[in-house]
Amino acid sequence: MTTDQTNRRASSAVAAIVAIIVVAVAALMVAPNLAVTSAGGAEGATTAPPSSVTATGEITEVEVTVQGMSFIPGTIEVPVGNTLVVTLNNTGDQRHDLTFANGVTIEPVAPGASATVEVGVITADMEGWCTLPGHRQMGMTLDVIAVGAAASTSESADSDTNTNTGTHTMGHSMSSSTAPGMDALIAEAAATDPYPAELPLLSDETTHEYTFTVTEDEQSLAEGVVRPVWTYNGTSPGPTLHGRVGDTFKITLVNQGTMGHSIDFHAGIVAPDEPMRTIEPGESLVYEFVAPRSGIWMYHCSTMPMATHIQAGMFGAVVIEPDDLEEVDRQYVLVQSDIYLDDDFAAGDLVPDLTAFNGRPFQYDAHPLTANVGERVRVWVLDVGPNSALSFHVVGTQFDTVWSEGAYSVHHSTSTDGLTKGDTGAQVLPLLAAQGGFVEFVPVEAGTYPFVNHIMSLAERGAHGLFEVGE
Ligand SMILES: [Cu+2]
Repeated sequence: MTTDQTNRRASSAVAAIVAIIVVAVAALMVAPNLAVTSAGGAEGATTAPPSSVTATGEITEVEVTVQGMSFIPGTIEVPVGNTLVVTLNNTGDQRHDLTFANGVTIEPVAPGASATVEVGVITADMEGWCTLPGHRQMGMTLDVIAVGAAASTSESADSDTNTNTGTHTMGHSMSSSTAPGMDALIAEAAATDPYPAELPLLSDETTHEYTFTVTEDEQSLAEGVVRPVWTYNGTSPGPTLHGRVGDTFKITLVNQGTMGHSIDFHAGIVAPDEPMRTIEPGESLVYEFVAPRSGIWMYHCSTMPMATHIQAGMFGAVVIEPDDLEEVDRQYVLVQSDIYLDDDFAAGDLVPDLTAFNGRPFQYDAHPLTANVGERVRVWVLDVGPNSALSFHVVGTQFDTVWSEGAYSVHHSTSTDGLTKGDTGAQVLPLLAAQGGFVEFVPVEAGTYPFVNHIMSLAERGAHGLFEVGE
């Protein structure tokens, strides 16, 4: 055990004792029907028993632990009228909190730490859950059963009225999944600097060292529509890395967020246990790998639930060039991702509210990418999902070269003008979540060439942009 961990455990223990004292003092002040409320100020935080229920004055104490993304036990039986006191002992590998339907909350508890709260006099069945984004949908719920309660009282703590948007800790209240329209999205994109789509130049270095700092921020998608975004180095996608086969990458991951985060580089092959572990706020780790194979490889946060962390912005690309890659005139990188404005995806909704290339819907409609007639354009494309597929197409062109997941399916002839008789071609680069590749085309006329996800409903939700081709 490191000194760090020792200190953390010690301070956690202090925190737990403080929490117990707070409960005890509060009980003296407000007894018998107190409820300890969270700093979030939940509504309806008291549990005054209905007249049909008499407080027994008895206390039921229960210890709840964490296993994976579940609370153990999942059901707590309390004789009706008893006061429930719950200790959350976080035996999991990341932070969790515990909120009850009456508003009583245990604030986030670090792994290895515990905290105690007085839930109040139990008069009816009631649900509890973790409010960290996506955790409730992953199954972090528990049921308090009021043993001996009259059936008519068991509706008073109906959990359905306590919808969890999954944004509790971010302080947001986005409750509607009504997505803004295309015009509103383009207007916001026009007022925002675009994510640079140009592939960063290859350096001579064979060892690439970076610090990736995780922060939690907000992204304004359209007037009045703001969502939480969690990022590596402040942008989503995070930095695009570029190297050759055999290069070493050494990334120091620093978590400056409020919850556990991690990183998983598909570009390397490592035992996941240590480098991909979730680190707590304030902690860091070093993730080193050698890139054994060429490709455009996804990286992403792999903290549960991954759908939540990826769609919140924690992804990026590592481009490892094949050794014999031909020089071209322009190279761009486009990363498609899904955006959900509610937490439905964590419950299995595969259709996003919005989609984006490089983190913002329609941003390259507002800020078109450029090329000139006769230039060979290579577009590296990665689909990070977390759910949607990508059928990448550039309107008005044919791809004379397509390389996907390690192999060419179409490769242009030695004549590079794109018009050699007898050449084969392709209309899309199809990619499932976490697949990547590149396409090449040579525009023959000046004009405006849209690039789209040819799964058209997804293009119309934001996976759309423009190439402005000059003479
Ligand atoms: Cu994360």
